[in-house]
Amino acid sequence: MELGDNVHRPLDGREWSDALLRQALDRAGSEGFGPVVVIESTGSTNADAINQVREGAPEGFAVIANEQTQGRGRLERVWVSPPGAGLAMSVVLRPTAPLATWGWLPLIAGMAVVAGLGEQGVESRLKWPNDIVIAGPSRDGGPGPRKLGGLLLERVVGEHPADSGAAVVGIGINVDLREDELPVPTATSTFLEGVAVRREPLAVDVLGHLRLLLMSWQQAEGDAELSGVASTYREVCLTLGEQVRVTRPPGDDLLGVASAIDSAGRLIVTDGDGLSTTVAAGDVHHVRSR
Ligand code: BT5
Repeated sequence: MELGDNVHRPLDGREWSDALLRQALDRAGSEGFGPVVVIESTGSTNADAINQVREGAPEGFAVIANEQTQGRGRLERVWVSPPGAGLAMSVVLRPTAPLATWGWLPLIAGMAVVAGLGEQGVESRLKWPNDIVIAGPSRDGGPGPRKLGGLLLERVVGEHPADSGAAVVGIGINVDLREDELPVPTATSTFLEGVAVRREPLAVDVLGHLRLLLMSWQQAEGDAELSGVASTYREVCLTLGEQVRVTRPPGDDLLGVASAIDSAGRLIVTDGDGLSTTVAAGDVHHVRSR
């Protein structure tokens, strides 16, 4: 669906305002990415953006949907995106930084979301590798933190061996989900956290921050320390310094302290004997709430 004009519709929080989105995008100007395509309902914006990569979509091309019927999480999991309640957005990235540093891409996207949410009055943090969270216990009294959003990075392999290809970063943020719409008791939404957020300016703010963060990181050729991205990440990451349990695909749990993030965006976990393990992927559980 192209951006139409529905200025005459009442501004129900669950209604997209095309006019508001257009105003927000205009205001963002060169600070934003684009072009941005807004659709009413789709299976998965990541699947749509991946198709667009194959059609030659440029860096910054974004797909936003009001509803996803087959939203994807990691490892074939499902991401719940009821109509009008969340921000589901996928952005095409064509990184020039070495492939070995691309593990930073979901972390950078998370930083952009934290900064964008901050501009809307929501104080969020990141749980490595791909959760946007609110610190504190879960709604059911579990250790928390509460999951407000998630990121899904999918690589689109290039046609030639020397071509690293592209990536699509999917961003899902729970905005207006009510208690009975939460898929799991560990989830939350900005509405349930008591902050009224409109999705249009949030999308623009996230895109603007993503563009700026990527620019610094690419200028430093993917060196997260040199670009300053790593130090900002450490400030917003709730996982570092925490006692964690990492569940990895084969089922061998790892217990220890999340001690650092390396140059490839991987988590270093140090156990009680001082032995460090590098984790590239896995589900991290914070053992205590913070
Ligand atoms: C993620 O996976 O957290 C990645 C989510 C990425 C979603 C975006 S939306 C735009 C783009 N298009 C897509 O199709 N996807 C991306 P993971 O860490 O695997 O978490 C998935 C798990 O979180 C599920 O198994 C549920 O337990 C839980 N979950 C599902 N929907 C949720 C929601 N709306 N809020 C909080 N938790 C949810």
